[in-house]
Amino acid sequence: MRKLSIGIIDLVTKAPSKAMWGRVMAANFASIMPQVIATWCEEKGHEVTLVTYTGRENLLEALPEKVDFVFIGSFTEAALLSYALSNLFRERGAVTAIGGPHARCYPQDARKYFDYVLGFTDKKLIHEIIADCDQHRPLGLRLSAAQHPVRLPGVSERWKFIEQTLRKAPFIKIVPLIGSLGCPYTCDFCIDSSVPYQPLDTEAMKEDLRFLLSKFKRPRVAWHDPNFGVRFDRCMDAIEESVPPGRIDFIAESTLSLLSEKHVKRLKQNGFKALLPGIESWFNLGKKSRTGKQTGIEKVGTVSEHVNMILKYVPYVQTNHIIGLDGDEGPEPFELTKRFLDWTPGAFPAYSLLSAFGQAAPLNLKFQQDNRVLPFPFHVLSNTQMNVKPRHYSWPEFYDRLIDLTKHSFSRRMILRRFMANGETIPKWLNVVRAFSSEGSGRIKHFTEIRKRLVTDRPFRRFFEQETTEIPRYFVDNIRKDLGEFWDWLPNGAIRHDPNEYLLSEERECSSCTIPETGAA
Ligand code: B12
Ligand code: SF4
Repeated sequence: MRKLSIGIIDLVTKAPSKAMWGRVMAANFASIMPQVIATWCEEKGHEVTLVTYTGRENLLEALPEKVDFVFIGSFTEAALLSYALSNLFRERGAVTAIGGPHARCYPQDARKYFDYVLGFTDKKLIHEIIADCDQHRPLGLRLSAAQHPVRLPGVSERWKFIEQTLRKAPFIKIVPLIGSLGCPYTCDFCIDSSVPYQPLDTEAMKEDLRFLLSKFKRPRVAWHDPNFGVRFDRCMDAIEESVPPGRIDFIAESTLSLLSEKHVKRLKQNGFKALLPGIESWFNLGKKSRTGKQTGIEKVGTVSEHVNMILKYVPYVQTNHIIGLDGDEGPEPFELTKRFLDWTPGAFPAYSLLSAFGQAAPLNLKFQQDNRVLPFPFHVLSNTQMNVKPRHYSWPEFYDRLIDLTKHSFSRRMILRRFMANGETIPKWLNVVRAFSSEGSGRIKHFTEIRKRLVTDRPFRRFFEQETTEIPRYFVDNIRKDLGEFWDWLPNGAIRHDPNEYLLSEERECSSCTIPETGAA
């Protein structure tokens, strides 16, 4: 096989940026898969350059001038940047492939701009496509392995790529690890609701942890498992067998149902410093939060007690809430969240507005059938832009309640209470910084601007009301400003997408029953 020059770009951010938060933290949000793919490509003797794009790098200088194949890992919010980059590198003669959340959620759209669009990705698939390394245009090949890989290269194999990424994190350095893929739960809004739970080998986990101890005095590890600790004892045993107590600080996303007091005590003993449980809703998903059939204020009480218990052992707790689910109606869901914060001042609330990311979740099909998904440009689709028309709120009412809740959450009083409730220095100050940054003050400003435009900007409101699909000037101007030099590389029409593509592709598949998920679609 010809030796290829392969570039791999991990888009940790969606546009060039000089922001201080990004400078300090962005590299810590790097994904594991780009490092994995880099390792698999090197195994085949290719020359690999991996760039974790934090918004500051000059991508043209960072990759070799003559690059044969470019992989881009992208979230949907970075999709437009990825499309521009693909265009740019194709122009220079490269073949391009996209993988990661955007490719899994919007494969039909991504095919227009990439030669390969990858879903589940394993070593065999990567080796096949770099052997093929051919242009597939105008529509790229949509390929997927049958399932997630059963084994990933360990930290020692990925070390070269981890190390170069961590060099970009000046103070706090966090190494991403993963102990399982998929999830046994079935929350219908989630990308993993239909992906079978698949634990990875604990021997490999132990090796990774031991390796890190040989590299850092006190490593910090973020578990990227969608739901950490499903096989709780197995994970804890592995940590206890490889890490002397307190030598590694861990961060993990886990469900409340796994966080009993007994488990939390063990997590504390094993160095878990931050937990991010999902609460999601006061009216649904009781199984996930161990609140059974409880709803409303009753659930708030139970969850608050539970989170306060966790805070006795673990200094940093971020509670994840979804705003705008169909079960929510009137002022109650918002008021209940405020009550929860009052009763649980030590927790940092992270709000995600309900976003139906293409074909991520079964629930999205229902939203598309009901024609409730709006074609917001990908660039604004993260957790701060709801792209589903709320079932029980008008847009102005929704934003009024959202602004009120956000103001309450990041009011000086609440920031002070949170500060006083946290025992340790880093969590105390991290909460203050987050409250004054884009997550707190930044969001209040953004939501207030949207609310204002809903009454002052007629074309903007018509878009929200689905009277037009014309992207409002406000978004176009902001995206152009954000993308800077990359705007000129954005392919024609890339700013628009069909929000019902998932439904259409399901219907097509049903009528012909011949379009395979694996192979050329
Ligand atoms: C861990 C995690 C994080 C971590 C780590 C992020 C990271 N850079 O990887 C943190 C907390 C930092 C994070 C932040 C955010 N996240 Co997040 N996160 C997750 C989570 C829980 C697990 C993802 C994971 O690592 N899985 C394990 C890997 C191995 O599996 P996988 O992602 O499915 O990858 C497979 C394929 O996609 C492919 N693949 C993956 N990457 C690549 C790359 C290439 C080049 C190729 C070829 C293939 C490939 O191979 C894998 C094996 O089959 C998912 C939810 C979930 N349940 O999956 C959300 C999720 C990915 N996050 C999401 C979002 C929206 C965000 C934020 C934008 C939220 C925000 N505004 O803060 C930020 C963006 C951060 C950024 N740009 O880096 C969405 C993405 C939706 C979308 N289409 O964009 C998800 C799906 C949750 C959701 N809302 O449904 N997240
Ligand atoms: S528990 Fe978390 S990862 Fe699992 S399906 Fe529900 S939201 Fe997704």
